[in-house]
Amino acid sequence: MFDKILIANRGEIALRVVRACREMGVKSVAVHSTADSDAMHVRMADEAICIGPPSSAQSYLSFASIIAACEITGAQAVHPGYGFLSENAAFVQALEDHDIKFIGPTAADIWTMGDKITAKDTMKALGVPCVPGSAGGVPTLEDAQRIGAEVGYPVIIKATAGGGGRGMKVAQTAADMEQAFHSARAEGKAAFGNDEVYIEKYLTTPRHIEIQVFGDGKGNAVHLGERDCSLQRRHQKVLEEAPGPCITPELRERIGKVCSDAVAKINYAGAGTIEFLFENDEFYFIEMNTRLQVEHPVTEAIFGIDLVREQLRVASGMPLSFTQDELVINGHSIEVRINAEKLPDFRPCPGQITQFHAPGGLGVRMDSALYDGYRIPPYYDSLIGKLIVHGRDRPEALARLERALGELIVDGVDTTIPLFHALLAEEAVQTGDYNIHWLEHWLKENLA
Ligand code: MV4
Repeated sequence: MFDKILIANRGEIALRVVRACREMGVKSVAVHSTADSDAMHVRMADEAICIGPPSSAQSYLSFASIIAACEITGAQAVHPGYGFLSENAAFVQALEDHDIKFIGPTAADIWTMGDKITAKDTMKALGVPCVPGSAGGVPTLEDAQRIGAEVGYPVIIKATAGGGGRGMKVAQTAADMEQAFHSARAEGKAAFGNDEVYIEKYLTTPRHIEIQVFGDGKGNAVHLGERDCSLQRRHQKVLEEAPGPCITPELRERIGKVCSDAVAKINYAGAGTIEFLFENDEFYFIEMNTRLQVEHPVTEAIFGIDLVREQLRVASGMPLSFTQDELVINGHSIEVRINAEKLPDFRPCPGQITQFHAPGGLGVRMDSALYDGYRIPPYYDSLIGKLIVHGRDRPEALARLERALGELIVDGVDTTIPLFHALLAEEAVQTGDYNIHWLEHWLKENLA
């Protein structure tokens, strides 16, 4: 195991990694921008080092600053958290060039999954079910029109460098294709410097189901079931739960085995998430995320395992601490994302926290880097905490979530807490009967 690692992130996830390190006897180094000198992750880590000015580009995204911080502190490995450099293949390569271990998959695997056409080709070849569509890239409008006719409208045109909803256009009919094709290409070019696109059948009312996988980098892998993340606004998840309300044990075992077999075959190392659209009891692969995700705690809750601990074990060459057979689901877990945002338009709301009180009690976990008097800087993501509850079943988890939200106090800034009280009163949330469009429709009717 490592003696000391550096955490190339901030906020609740940096704190989350510090906690795992402390329990494992691994020393932790926090890095921070000048805007984050008073941040909780800086206080909680064993050491802290300033890596630059507030702008992420010059601090949390700076290869040179982070590598220098490793050299100065003697950190042997880097945990990237999520966001920032967590899926940057060039960063992983740069660390390797400096003999620093990246706590995550190889640069090659990150690159493969970062290019969505390559990711889909790879997954398809590994036996993972994909959305019907083009075989690889679609270079011309004529190709797009031919594929549209073959696949049948509606179709969706996606930038290969996209993901998370950027560079996507729906063509409802053949008449929409020209406009949709050119605008998807233009968006891909503008946002990512890559205008290559591919085409898929557009699924109209799917759920977003993602499978958590874990590989040891030596050909062994497990799956840890699914999370349902269908409640999203503008491609930002709002509430996540595990297990999925409409996933049976048979469906879980079938898709889970497909996923663990796939990542085992590529000697995948560390945590990964394979994203699917789920419609009419069928799974359709869309993307793979090669990082630990924001919503990983719901999986931790139902399996009773520490995913960050496993990341450190695998990165240091140790085996996973459990086998597939030992992974048994216990109960139900729900996470809500607490953002410093003002409703109804979700405008970021940085500022000083005048009072913070985290809820507690049985089955309640609050992952947050807030404290009384903390000033939320305006430079970064508006996520300020995650409230995760665990119950013996879904109704118990829902009741516990309502109870815990009632105890949570975040004063001084506007937050998304009132949204969750309102959502929990909804029949569709109580029954789990929602799809990827439900929340946007609800917001239009209830918040506008
Ligand atoms: C789709 C789709 C329907 N059909 N692909 C959005 C983000 C990116 N990860 C993939 N996305 C979608 N891909 C096909 N073939 C609908 C979406 C989509 C979506 C997916 C998951 C969660 C929320 C979403 C909201 C709008 C659209």
